[in-house]
Amino acid sequence: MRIDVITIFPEYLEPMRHALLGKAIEQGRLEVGVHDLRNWAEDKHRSVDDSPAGGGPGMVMMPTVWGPALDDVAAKKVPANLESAEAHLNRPRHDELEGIEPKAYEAKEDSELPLLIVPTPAGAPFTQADAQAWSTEEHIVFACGRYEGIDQRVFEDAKKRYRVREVSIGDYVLIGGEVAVLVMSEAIVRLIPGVLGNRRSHEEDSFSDGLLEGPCYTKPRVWRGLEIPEVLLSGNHKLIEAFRKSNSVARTKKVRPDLITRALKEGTISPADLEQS
Ligand code: 6GU
Repeated sequence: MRIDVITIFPEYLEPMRHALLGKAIEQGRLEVGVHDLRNWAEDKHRSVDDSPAGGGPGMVMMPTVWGPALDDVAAKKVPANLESAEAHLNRPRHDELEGIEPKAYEAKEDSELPLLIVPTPAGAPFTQADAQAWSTEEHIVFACGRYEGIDQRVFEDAKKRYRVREVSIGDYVLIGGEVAVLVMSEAIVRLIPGVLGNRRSHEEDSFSDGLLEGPCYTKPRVWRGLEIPEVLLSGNHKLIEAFRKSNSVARTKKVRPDLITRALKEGTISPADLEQS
């Protein structure tokens, strides 16, 4: 996968070189380009914004700068310039040890056009289903707006070269889209086949079955007087599975009742599961 980010704060995207994303770059499963929007500015002050048509507060980002930037990035005329921050040890991971083949999520869309994701609080909510669908994309471009936003004609025009999605990461307002890009990139890249090294760990993620994951424990068996639930040490996989399911349903019921309604409707859980939690 190739990810390009266009922003006026390239240094904000520095975290993409680290941890799992850095590792994906090193493995050759991911290429990342971070591009300063001002490279496409036309005047000597490298302006990217102007006053809003119709008046009002703030500034709007200019189509004359964004248009050429999106053209060049769609055509991959700019290099994937982000290098992994650190050499990661080349030790075998869970799936390699167990002989499990990396397997892709089913791609939803069949298109040659790259995907343009525009982070905005006015967008459709970003979900785990989006992360799964987009984990098989070949080329994703993020367009980070600041100020009041980007001239709407930029996105209308971009439809000729991209599939355009305006997306929000939650019901609150950020200063710009950069942090949202980090959030979405993590959610997407960890699902690229082979990146996480343990497919089961994302098949069992919170949200993958529409429920939240319950609590987890590790050794020692007793810590500060607190014990690991007995059943987890029983070796009885059926009982362990049932225990985890009921915890998962209980937690979801408590903190996200909206997800319970949906899981019942979709048949992920039965009324009996709800009773037992
Ligand atoms: Cl994706 N961008 C911005 N700027 N603010 C947000 C957001 C995105 N999602 C929630 N608030």
